[in-house]
Amino acid sequence: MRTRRDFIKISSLGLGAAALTGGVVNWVFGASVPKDISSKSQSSAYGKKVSTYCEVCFWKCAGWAYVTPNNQIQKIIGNADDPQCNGRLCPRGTGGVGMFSDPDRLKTPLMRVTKDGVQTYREASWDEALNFIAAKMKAIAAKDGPESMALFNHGSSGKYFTHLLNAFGSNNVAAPSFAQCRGPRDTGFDLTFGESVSSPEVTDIRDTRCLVLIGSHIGENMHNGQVQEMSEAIDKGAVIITVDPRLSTAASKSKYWLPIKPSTDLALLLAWIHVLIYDDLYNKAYVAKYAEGFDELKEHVKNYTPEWAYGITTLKPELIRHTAREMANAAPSVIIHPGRHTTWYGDDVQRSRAIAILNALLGAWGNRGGIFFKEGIKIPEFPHPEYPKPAWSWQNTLNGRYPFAKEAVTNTIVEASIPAEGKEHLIKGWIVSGTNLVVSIPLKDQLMKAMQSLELLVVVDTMPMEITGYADVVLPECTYLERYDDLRATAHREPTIALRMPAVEPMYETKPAWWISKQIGERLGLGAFYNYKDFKDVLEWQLKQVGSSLEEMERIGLKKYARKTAVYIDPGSDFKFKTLSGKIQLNSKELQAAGFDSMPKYTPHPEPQQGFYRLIYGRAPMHTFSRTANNRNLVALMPENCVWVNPQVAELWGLEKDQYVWLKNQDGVISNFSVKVRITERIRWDSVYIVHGFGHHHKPLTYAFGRGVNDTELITRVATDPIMGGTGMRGNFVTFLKNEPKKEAKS
Ligand SMILES: Nc1nc2c(c(=O)[nH]1)N[C@H]1C(S)=C(S)[C@@H](COP(=O)(O)OP(=O)(O)OC[C@H]3O[C@@H](n4cnc5c(=O)[nH]c(N)nc54)[C@H](O)[C@@H]3O)O[C@H]1N2
Ligand SMILES: Nc1nc2c(c(=O)[nH]1)N[C@H]1C(S)=C(S)[C@@H](COP(=O)(O)OP(=O)(O)OC[C@H]3O[C@@H](n4cnc5c(=O)[nH]c(N)nc54)[C@H](O)[C@@H]3O)O[C@H]1N2
Ligand code: SF4
Ligand SMILES: [Mo]
Repeated sequence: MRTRRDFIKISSLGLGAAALTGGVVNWVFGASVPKDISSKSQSSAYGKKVSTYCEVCFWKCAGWAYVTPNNQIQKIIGNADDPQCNGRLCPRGTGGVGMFSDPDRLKTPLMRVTKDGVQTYREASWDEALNFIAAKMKAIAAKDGPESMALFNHGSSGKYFTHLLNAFGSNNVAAPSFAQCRGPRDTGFDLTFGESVSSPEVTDIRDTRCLVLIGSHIGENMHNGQVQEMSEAIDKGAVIITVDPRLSTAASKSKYWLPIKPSTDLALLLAWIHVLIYDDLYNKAYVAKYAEGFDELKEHVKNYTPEWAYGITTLKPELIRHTAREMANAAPSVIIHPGRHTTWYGDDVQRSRAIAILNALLGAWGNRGGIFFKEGIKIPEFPHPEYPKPAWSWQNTLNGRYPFAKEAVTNTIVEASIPAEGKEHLIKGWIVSGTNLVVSIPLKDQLMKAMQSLELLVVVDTMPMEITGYADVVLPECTYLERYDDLRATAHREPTIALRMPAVEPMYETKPAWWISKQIGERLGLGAFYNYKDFKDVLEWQLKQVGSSLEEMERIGLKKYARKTAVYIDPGSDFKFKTLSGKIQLNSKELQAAGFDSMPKYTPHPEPQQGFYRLIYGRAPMHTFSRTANNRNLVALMPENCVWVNPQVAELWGLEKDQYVWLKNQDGVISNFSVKVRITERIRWDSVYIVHGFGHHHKPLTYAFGRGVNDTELITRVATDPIMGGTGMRGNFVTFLKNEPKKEAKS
């Protein structure tokens, strides 16, 4: 059937073969960079070193790009002064130059046209593409109000388009990093302590004596500073306790691996709380001074004994008691890690609350080796007129649901874009920048319906990712190595700022997002919001306000500032938490007032039917989501994902090592491609595991196409957290198909 917006393969334009104008490192991952390069790092072979911070993930390590006299980027190394990386980039950051040198990059603006009845893209000039977008946005605003435009974003480019939308009169701005990622944790910690743990997390792993990881798979989750701190803590003798149905890298470095039955973590957490309270192991002075609701909590967990939890989690009661004692022995230098990607089973805020409560009982918040207080430099906003006040906003798309959503929920913005009789707050146009929504958010049918209904869909990306195939206009951003961007102003142990500047000129017709935003803004008559010629003017002005200059930052890359506030609670002070009462909420009055459980309760989740296994997913150290799947440096390290299968299960199914299978989920959805079997004791028999970000079906991604399977397509059942709208994605089950299923070939 002809749809309003056919999915178009950008390859049909034959753009894939354009020659490279920049350099490609012949890059083989060894220690961190090839020897012949690292050994002559400051030698005269290099024209210059240019300050940047990494965009391969959102840890944003500061680094130096080395550029040869003939403008080839030779390598990127970490900035030694940066506490986020200590001079060492992870494999992805080192391989980041592959993002710049990728021959499949988007090269010119593209516009959707119908030719002989078939939809296709044609190359367009920037002027034409930008004029088209501005005219459409004006038409939408004239008819339905500026609020009918929404933005989906992730990464550096998001800020410029948020500014554009805010100036235009909309604050419908959403990112998958909330409702598909850290939303539950932030909400759970906020409800308990009055604030969350930020990014980079304010966990004092370096100085901890006991680190408890609930699923959090540091090591595969390659957030740089955290990985380094964890290895430092291990060297200093810290006890690591990892709760994971899979022997993750972290679990393999742990004193205790608790191979929990997936989806039952809340039972374990409640049992730990029970042991700390009833075995008198909690930090009494801390709780008495800083927390409220203890008596209610004590009563609440009375029956949540380790024996009770055993039947649910499959973890032995002695092990639960023993690990609780380990935590108490280390307290307050102990961290029950809050995790990051926490949208698992739909009761994720409650699980995060239980984690927060454990930290509170142990006195971890505000103590060395626990959770510290961050401090950062506030970069003043470049002066602009006040934003207009939108007549309605993303909160209206919640329709009374998810009362504790502090950020926009991607899925309610998607839902608000599907026309329906009497719908009050309808969204008509999207800008999507730096997020491959097709792979990042679940509920594909809803997403497709929304995208088919839009009057305007603009995608800003560097690569021909799946999402670009649905756009009316595709705008090619240059990569992080070819542009100035906002200053990185991290709040952490030490306040720092870092500069990203272009190592080389943008290749092809690509442009930075700040420029794209400004161009659209000016065409919309919003020039007053862009009162500068070049982004350098903004940076120069901002740096002056914080006692630096562009000249200085280009030279040093990263600047540290002295702290003005305490890192930990001063025991003599009258410290107040940022909750309404100033006290830690063991029993949340806010949740109670909103009709939710004020303390976490265990509720069972759906189990797989016969012959099906729980689909769990995670990260690999050499890839970031779907964004690196085509990066040749990283594809060389890990070309595809594989499915981890327990040997018992493999035997039952007669699966051989490295055999390719298709996965079929509980709703009959079959993976687009097949995936290699990895038979390993490192996973429980009731689950299978794959790394997210593979199984690309867009042919222009010549390296990524058809490699492995995509977890997102198998996630058709979502358990939405009623408290903040997070989409729990781990309630899906798959079985194996050993022969290629007959189905229509997809593009
Ligand atoms: N099934 C499943 N879904 C998940 C997850 C999962 O593990 N499994 N993880 C969740 C989590 S934790 C998160 S945070 C989200 C992440 O979700 P996303 O941020 O959407 O992640 P990516 O899939 O990497 O998409 C990034 C997009 O940005 C583009 N890009 C890269 N660099 C630039 C740039 O400089 N400028 C512009 N304009 N674009 C750029 C890439 O080409 C790619 O299209 O996904 C969530 N969704
Ligand atoms: N290399 C790399 N590093 C990354 C990223 C990346 O793309 N690549 N992305 C970054 C981002 S945005 C995020 S949010 C983080 C995500 O990383 P984390 O927050 O560390 O991890 P999760 O995705 O929540 O959890 C994955 C782990 O949970 C386990 N697991 C699955 N089900 C259960 C369960 O029911 N109970 C328990 N206890 N464990 C379970 C899996 O086996 C796996 O080891 O990683 C960050 N770091
Ligand atoms: S952790 Fe790795 S990918 Fe992420 S910003 Fe740092 S170097 Fe880049
Ligand atoms: Mo994330």
